[in-house]
Amino acid sequence: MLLAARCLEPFHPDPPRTVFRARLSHPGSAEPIDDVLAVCYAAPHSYTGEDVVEISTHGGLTTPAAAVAALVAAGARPAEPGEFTRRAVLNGKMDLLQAEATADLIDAGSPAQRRRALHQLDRGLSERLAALRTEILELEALIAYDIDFPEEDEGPVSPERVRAAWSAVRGRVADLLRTAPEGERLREGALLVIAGPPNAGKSSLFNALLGTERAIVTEIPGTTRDAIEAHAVIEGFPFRLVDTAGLRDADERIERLGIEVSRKYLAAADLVLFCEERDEPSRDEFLAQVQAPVVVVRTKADLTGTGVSAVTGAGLAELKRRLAAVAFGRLVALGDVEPVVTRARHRLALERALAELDAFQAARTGGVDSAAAATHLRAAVTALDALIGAVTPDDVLDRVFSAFCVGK
Ligand SMILES: Nc1nc2c(ncn2[C@@H]2O[C@H](COP(=O)(O)OP(=O)(O)OP(=O)(O)O)[C@@H](O)[C@H]2O)c(=O)[nH]1
Ligand SMILES: [Mg+2]
Repeated sequence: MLLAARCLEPFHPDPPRTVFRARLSHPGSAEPIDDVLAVCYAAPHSYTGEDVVEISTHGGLTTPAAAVAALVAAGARPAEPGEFTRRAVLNGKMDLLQAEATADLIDAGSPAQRRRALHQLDRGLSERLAALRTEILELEALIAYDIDFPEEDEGPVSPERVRAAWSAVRGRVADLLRTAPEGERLREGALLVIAGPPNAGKSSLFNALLGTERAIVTEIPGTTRDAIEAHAVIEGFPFRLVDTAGLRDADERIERLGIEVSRKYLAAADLVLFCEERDEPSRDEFLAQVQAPVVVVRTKADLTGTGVSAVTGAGLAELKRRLAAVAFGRLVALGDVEPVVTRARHRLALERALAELDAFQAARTGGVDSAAAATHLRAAVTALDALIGAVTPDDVLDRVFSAFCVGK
């Protein structure tokens, strides 16, 4: 506030959250720089929870830069990437999952990702994790009697009841964990590899799915030599489309290299679109080598009458729906209401919680005393706390915020 007051004339900290117009000048030379709009927020009612002054300058290149230079001359410093959001987390204005959602919302390249990020920003995932945490604490309370009276044959809480409570919370953690593959795909884009024999129409379909003539198409088999990757939004979901060199035993060195690249992409694919003009004898052999789900499509439908045509667009809409269903089917089924795990960080924490829950049950059935078994429940709670960001070491914060842009 004090710094801003050195540069703004007039300066109105009161009433807070009210826009005022001011002249921004250099504090040293008094040179006028811009007519700006400014708002003062008093702690804790601001994005970061601290006193904040927000200044809107005119756009362009030199004016904002000169405004920043004037504020730096007054004693300010430029923010680090994600510093505002990091402060918001440290001041308890939002949890770590909401901070991640803020970055996801800014980065969102598809409607599905934006909706998902907004849901997480609204604490969708945070609330689910808080509920799971409470369930585990209740489970801990159930066995507390055993800990206090270990000599009693059977406490007031039957082993069946403990088992049922354990099984319920374990199931819910596992359900959430199962959303991880598609949730992470939502942030990175599903890797869709287009494969098939030479000249099948792969590049044509790649272009049709992209909506631009990105890959070269010719009637000569072996046109595509190297894999081409491009981002596409299909049915509102993000994809990374890869067009590959037709798979065959090539004599020519360059083409052989291209086919090698294709195989590497195939190994990493989330799903494969196998294109064939007619019944392809090598198809089954190909399918047997691929781990990812495969969608088989007949190309050149305008000539044969069935399948998809890159020329007329016939069958394309249905193909898109199929691709979205295969890559993101679980998310489509869950809708936008159920929380989803969207980062490796989330997945690893939930895996840890699940492993501790299983270790708890193994200890119970293995005759380990209740106090020792309960330590696994503690560890499961700690894993969830780290995920929400209740107890977050600095290096985790560093990693989360390093991906932010400056100014958020
Ligand atoms: N009529 C018709 N021709 C098509 C269609 N799709 C592709 N073609 C033609 O088929 C030939 C091969 O198409 P590409 O898209 O280059 O096939 P490709 O599978 O990428 O071929 P390679 O890169 O050589 O492996 C070209 O002459 C295209 O014009 C289609 O839907 N209808
Ligand atoms: Mg091609």
